[in-house]
Amino acid sequence: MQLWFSELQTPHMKISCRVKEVLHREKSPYQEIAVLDTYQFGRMLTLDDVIQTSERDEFVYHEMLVHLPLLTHRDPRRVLVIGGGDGGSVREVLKHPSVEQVVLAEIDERVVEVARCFLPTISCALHDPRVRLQIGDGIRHVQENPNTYDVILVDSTDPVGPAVGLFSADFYRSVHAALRPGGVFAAQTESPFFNQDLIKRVYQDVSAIFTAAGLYLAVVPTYPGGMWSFTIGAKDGALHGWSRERAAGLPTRYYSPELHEEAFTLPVFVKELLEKE
Ligand code: SPD
Repeated sequence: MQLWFSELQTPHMKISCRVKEVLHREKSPYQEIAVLDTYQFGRMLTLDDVIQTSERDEFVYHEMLVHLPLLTHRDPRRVLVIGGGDGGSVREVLKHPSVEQVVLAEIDERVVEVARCFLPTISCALHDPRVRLQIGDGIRHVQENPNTYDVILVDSTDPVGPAVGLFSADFYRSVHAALRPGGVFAAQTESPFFNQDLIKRVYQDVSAIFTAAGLYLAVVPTYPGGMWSFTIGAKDGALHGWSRERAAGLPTRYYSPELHEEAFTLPVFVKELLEKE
C-alpha cells in the first residue's frame, strides 16, 4: 500500500509526496502539527496540512530569509525572529559572529518541541545560549519592544488565521518602531504566481513605512509554484551597501555573494507587480 500526503496549494492545484512513515501527529491549541518522513524530501513539517519545511529544501528558504537582511545591516547584534518555531532561521542567524542575542517569538510552543524532537538538523541551534525563546504573540512582542532590535525577520505561516496580522501595515509600523537606527526587516511574502495582490500590497506598505524596500526570490520546491518571495525594508539607508566580506565566510548551500549581487534583478512579471499603478 502507498501512503501519500497532499497539500491543496490553490483551490485547483495539489502537491503530493509519498510518505514512508507518519512520525508524529498532534493537535495543539493553535493547529494540527505533523512530521512526515517522505521519500522525496526527507522529514517534513506540516501545520494544518500545509508544508512548512523539509529536510531537503529548507536550506534555500532559511538562508535567503536570513542572510540578505543580516548582511545588509552594518553590525547586527540583536535579532528577532517571529514565527519560525522549527529553528531553521535561528540556525542561520547564529552563523553571523556579530549576533549577541536572537529572540524567537513563536506563538505555538508545541512547534518548537516537535522540531526539537523530530527535526534535529533544522532545530539544532535552539539550545545555543544566545537564543531566547519567547512563546507568545509576535505582534504584541514588537509593539511592546520599541527601539530594541537590529534585524527583525518574519518567518510566518501563510496569511490565514493568526498569521494574517503579520502581513498588515499596522504591524510593519510596529516593526519599524521596534528596530534600532540602521535596522533592517525581512519577511517571507508568498508566491509571485499565486499571491500577487498580497505581494503588491506588502511592497507598497513597506515602501511607505521604510526608507528603502526591495523584493527578492528563491526557489523552494515544496512551496506553491516553487518560486518564493521575500520583502526587505531598511529603517534608514539603502539596501545595496551590504558586506561582501562577511558574506564570503558564511557556510551556505544556496546563498552566495554573487546571488546577493543580483538578488533584486527580478523577472519582468514580478517587477511589474512592484510598479505603482
Ligand atoms: N506555504 C508555506 C509557507 C511557509 C513559510 N514559512 C515556513 C516556516 C519555515 N521555517
